[in-house]
Amino acid sequence: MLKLYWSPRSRSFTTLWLLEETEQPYERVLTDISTGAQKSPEFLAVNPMGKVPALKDGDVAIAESAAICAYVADRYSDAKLAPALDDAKRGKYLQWLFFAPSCIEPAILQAYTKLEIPPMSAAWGSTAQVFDVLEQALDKGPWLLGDTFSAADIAIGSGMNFAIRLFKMVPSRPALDRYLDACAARPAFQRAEKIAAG
Ligand SMILES: N[C@@H](CCC(=O)N[C@@H](CS)C(=O)NCC(=O)O)C(=O)O
Repeated sequence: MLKLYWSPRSRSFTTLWLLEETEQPYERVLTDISTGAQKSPEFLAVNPMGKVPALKDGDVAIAESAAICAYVADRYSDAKLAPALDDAKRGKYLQWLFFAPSCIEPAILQAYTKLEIPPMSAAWGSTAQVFDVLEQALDKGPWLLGDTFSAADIAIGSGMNFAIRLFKMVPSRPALDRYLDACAARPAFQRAEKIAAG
């Protein structure tokens, strides 16, 4: 059975939501980061970074939320969380899935820390640029791929929910509000919220 190593109030939420969307049975292994459990030798054998979330699927150990999204969406394809390899939407799906860790995550941290980096040097450009592009992409909606919900929405929706609604690190915008409402209306999101609250 799948094993998800997770901690409350953390980036684990992305993977809780993901696994709830698949409706696959999975075991949750509480790895409470407030106790230092993420630095135990047992957990470091799963993720040498000592960070949650991490997933074990049999002997396969995977860390990094976006990689877990990509793996699970392809491996458990009945959940229809990823366009098929020959689907025209596959390219944009991958673009948005990678946008989560490469652009959204640093943009949020830049907004929060007020760190100044020249946009030409920053891989994500600037915070404003990242959120402008995301807002434009969600103009039609409801999802990043239009009518098709995907694991990219889980990676990005979870990150934006964390930054805007949970920790108020960045201000919202109308398109992002509509998007986060649509995410929060999903039964799997709501189940994940209950689990994450402990
Ligand atoms: N790049 C990782 C980041 C994971 C991460 O930052 N996890 C934090 C919790 S939100 C953590 O485990 N912190 C504990 C520590 O660093 O000791 C991902 O996206 O999964």
